[in-house]
Amino acid sequence: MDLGEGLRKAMARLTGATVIDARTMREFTKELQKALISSDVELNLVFAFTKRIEDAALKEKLPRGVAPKDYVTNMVYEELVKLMGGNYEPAIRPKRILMAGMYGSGKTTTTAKLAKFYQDRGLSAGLICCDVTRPAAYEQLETLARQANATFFGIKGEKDVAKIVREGLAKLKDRKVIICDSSGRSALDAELIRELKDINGSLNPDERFLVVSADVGQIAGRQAAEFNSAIGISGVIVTRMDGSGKGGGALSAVSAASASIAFIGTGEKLGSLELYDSKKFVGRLLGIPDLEGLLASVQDAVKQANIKPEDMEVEELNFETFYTQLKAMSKMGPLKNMMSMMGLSDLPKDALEGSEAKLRRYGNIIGSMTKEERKDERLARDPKRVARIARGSGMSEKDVRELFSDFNKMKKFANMFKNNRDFRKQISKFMPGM
Ligand SMILES: Nc1nc2c(ncn2[C@@H]2O[C@H](COP(=O)(O)OP(=O)(O)OP(=O)(O)O)[C@@H](O)[C@H]2O)c(=O)[nH]1
Ligand SMILES: [Mg+2]
Repeated sequence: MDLGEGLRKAMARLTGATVIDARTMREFTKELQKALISSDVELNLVFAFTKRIEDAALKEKLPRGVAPKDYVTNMVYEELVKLMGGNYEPAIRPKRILMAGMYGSGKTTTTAKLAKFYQDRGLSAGLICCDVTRPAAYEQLETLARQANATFFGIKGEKDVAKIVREGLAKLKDRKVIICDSSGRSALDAELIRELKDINGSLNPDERFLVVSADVGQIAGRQAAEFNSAIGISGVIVTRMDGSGKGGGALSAVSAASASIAFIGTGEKLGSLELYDSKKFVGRLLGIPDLEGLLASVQDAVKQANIKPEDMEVEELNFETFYTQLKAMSKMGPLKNMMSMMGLSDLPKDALEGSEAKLRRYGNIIGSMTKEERKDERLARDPKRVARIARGSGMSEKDVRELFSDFNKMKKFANMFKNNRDFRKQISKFMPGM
């Protein structure tokens, strides 16, 4: 069973679940661990990975309108991205690249694809053939270089890779991007490792790419670890993503090499190279074609859930809570626009007009009310009390009456908010973080 299959099997445990409870999550987690472990993902990593998902799923409340399966998928996605990296964006500048990988993984083809990639972006490419093992490796890269419009260098019959690199670098010194192809083997032997180290030493590359075919399974992990300890892998290129392989081995490879995915090969042609796109790749791994759509809707729901409309409901509006709310609202610039967009221009938008100064005035006025007056509007409206409050706060009676008027607008608004779910939903969208 490859990793993708295992992940899908684990996800299937959540199909039809209506709640996320400890039991569901334990079953899911077990299945997820099985999948990861059988793909040679390192044990500590597996447990840390699944624990984060389990904890988060149990701690956080399932947002309204989201299926548990989708919610957990979102979490699995985020953890996978932490592991494999977010979208890859290579710097478009001169660099040297070393290609390494097992026999037949797609190194030579990808070398030419990368040449085309950088040439298309205005950087000339020079390719060095350091595959001194495979018959006709020289001719293969030479042909591909021509197709990619790149300059080729190789020394036929030469076995000393360090020498090839040295001479190649001298010959290709005006090329901006130098890419060095290397031999593949069916097993990593001492000779291949020595060869790679020799190339690495002479080339001093900026990138050391490990090329992994999407159809290799868990063995990719072990191989990646060995390549990594030999030369230090800086990024993984997954080839044959157009085929039947789902790229499960890639996860083992990136985790074993502690590197992110950089490119994806999607065909034999030189143009069939894509920058790694986490949503696309993980979607494929999980067998969800429209992962992007799913994530967007879950993340939307999560965002809305964090706003907690009930936080915005006013339990009991009195002058104290009114002041607190005004203070909160004055910090939200967009609120005004939102209000007028919703045709509520005469509601608290007015209450926010000249908000700084007004807020200070209102603070003073409310400060000179008695406790009872703050809780009871009718009491405070008593003309005698109004006069006293005004005197005590150093404001005019007109200011006090203005406060009452704004207070009533807020009250209307609060009621509307309470009684109208659609409105609440709409407003929640505009007020993230409230
Ligand atoms: N469908 C598909 N085929 C690919 C892709 N990348 C490479 N191939 C094919 O895989 C085969 C092997 O590719 P090579 O580039 O020669 O692989 P290599 O790693 O250089 O092989 P060795 O030098 O023998 O170790 C070729 O037939 C390629 O056309 C890909 O992304 N998709
Ligand atoms: Mg090759």
